[in-house]
Amino acid sequence: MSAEATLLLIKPDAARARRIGEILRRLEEAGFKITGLRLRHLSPEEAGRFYAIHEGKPFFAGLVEFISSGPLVAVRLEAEDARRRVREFIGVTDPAQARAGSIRADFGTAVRTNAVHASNPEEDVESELHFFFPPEP
Ligand code: 3AN
Repeated sequence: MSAEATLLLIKPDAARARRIGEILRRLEEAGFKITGLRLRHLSPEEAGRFYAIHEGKPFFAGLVEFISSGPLVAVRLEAEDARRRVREFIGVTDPAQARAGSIRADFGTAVRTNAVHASNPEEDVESELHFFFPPEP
């Protein structure tokens, strides 16, 4: 299988807690290649567009408010089977249930403030990547 690309976000909670460097280090150590990196502070409108798939869910407004509450770091990662592997690497949504040693277990504090996002391979990974890393014209 050849290398594939996926998107990871270091969310505002982890950025505020100064975990950016540690999370990037762990990703590199695990064999992911960083091929794009951007620090962004999303507006609520942008955050709503990024998470449009969750519109209408009870946690949507809180999610948008949180994601736009401070700077986040968008990371483009490449590796073989990266989309599946990075989800495994970060752990499940709820940090309390996440595998010991995973990013969410170590740096997440609640279901909302769970330190990182990684594109869901079942959803539109390309459009999530393009949201932060638009293709060159
Ligand atoms: P994942 O990021 O593990 O794929 P999703 O796609 O179900 O999880 O949810 C997207 C984000 O929405 C989560 N990372 C989390 O921050 C937030 N979220 C999901 N479920 C809840 C919930 N019940 N309460 C608060 N926030 C939630």
